[in-house]
Amino acid sequence: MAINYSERIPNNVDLSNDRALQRALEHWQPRFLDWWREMGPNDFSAADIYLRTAIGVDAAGWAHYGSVKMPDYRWGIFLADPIPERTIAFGDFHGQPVWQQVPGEFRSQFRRLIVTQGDTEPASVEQQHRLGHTCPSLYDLRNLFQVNVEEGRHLWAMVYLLHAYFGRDGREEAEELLERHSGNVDKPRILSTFNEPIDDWLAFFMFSYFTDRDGKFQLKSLAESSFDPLARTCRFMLTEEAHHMFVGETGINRVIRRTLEAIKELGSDEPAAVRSHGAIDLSTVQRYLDFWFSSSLDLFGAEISSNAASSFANSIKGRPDEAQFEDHLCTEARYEIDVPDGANTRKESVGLRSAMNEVTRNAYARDCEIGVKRWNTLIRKAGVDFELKLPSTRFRRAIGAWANIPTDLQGNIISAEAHSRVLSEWLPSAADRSFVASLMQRVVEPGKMASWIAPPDRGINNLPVDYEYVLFG
Ligand code: BYC
Ligand code: FE
Ligand code: FE
Repeated sequence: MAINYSERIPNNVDLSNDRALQRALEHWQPRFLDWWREMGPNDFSAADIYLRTAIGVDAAGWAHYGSVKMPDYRWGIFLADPIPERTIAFGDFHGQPVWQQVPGEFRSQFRRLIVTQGDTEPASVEQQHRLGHTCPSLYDLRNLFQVNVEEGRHLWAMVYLLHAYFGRDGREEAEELLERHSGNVDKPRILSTFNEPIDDWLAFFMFSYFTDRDGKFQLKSLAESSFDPLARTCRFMLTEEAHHMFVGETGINRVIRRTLEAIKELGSDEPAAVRSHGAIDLSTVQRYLDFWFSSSLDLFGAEISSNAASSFANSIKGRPDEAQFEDHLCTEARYEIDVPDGANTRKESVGLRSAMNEVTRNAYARDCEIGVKRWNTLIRKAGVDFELKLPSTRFRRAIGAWANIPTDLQGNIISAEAHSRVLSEWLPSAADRSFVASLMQRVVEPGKMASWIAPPDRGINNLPVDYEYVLFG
């Protein structure tokens, strides 16, 4: 169904034919806008930004580009088209027709997943809300705002489901999504990564590469859901997610390219020399990577999880790309998990359904490798002797079997004392952060880039890199 932009809330769910739902969402809308003005990129409300807006939900050319003031962005409710005769792809209900309503016995499980997903979206906008002041270019500023408005729309996606399918408690959850705030001591966001500050653009690019990629895998798992409106919402969200990961991957790529240029100009790869040249040394890039990758791994939940088993059993949440697997029931299959055992590691065999978080985490880690390989190719081609590496999935975990187990970057268990001594070498130190902060000088002349980042290969939507993507009001 085509997107209707003539209504107060743009949508392709025929909202005007459900007056009660429409009224409830129109009641939530001004609260969302208040939240956006308070917690979003509020100092840029008057700026005209070259943004992409969805005009259709099919893969081919769904976007319209044009100048928009962010508070006027047309946030709305867009579901991917239904797949005719779609059947349930996994779990105990495998092969049956998908559900258009939430079965009563699974209501609280669905609600919890939708609330957790919904909570991350505004959290990320809150985490990034000061970055606009230190943008390295107008191109990057525009990308930040594009990501922000789309995360705002992802919140709308989950709020629609809560309002449409969960009655009064759904509406209450929708209110609470605007009341918890990233990093707030009393009412924090639900998942830990979304309470971490993002104070500089290197952290932003790492977050977009590593944490938005968790979004990709979680959304793929939910896109398999037997609850069809959830599946269709997530399928459309995934099309927007691709750009967020692009921002992360190319952002880190450009940081590295600039560093390699600096090394060439200097004839030295000494971190101190690179820094005094206004670029970010590769060891600092590695420490930021260690931080954001390890934090994002926790977002998959515990290795052995009865929640995950029951979500799979009840056909609520599948595996990413469920169709690639042969066994969609997983009642007999086992999975081996490495667990700590004193100073050693031991294999524990668990039912595959209980290991679904780990299955998805492993797929995620493999996907993360792809960008790391590309960055290393750049470094190798420049003749620089440095290799970026993902730390072990056991490193610095706060959730699951490896939570609070001191390990080195390779995942070997080490003493707590050795761990606290060397951890600062593996994670960004206060000095690293303040150095990176010192580079964060606002650059807003069209086409110009900050000292620490190379220009992108191309602009947005075939426009030149020096296009004026943001016009300050
Ligand atoms: N921090 O049984 P377990 C995105 C809790 S990102 C704090 O393993 P389960 C985006 C857990 O809640 C994608 N707590 O849990 C990216 C549970 O608590 P209770 C977001 C955590 O249910 C960038 C307990 O630990 N989407 O979209 O199997 C920008 C036991 O855990 C954490 C989703 O997450 C943590 N990291 O798995 C913008 C999808 N991890 O019940 C957006 C929806 C676990 O004992 N959520 N806990 O009090 C889910 O599928 C699941 O809730 C989880 C957890 C995968 C998160
Ligand atoms: Fe999102
Ligand atoms: Fe995202």
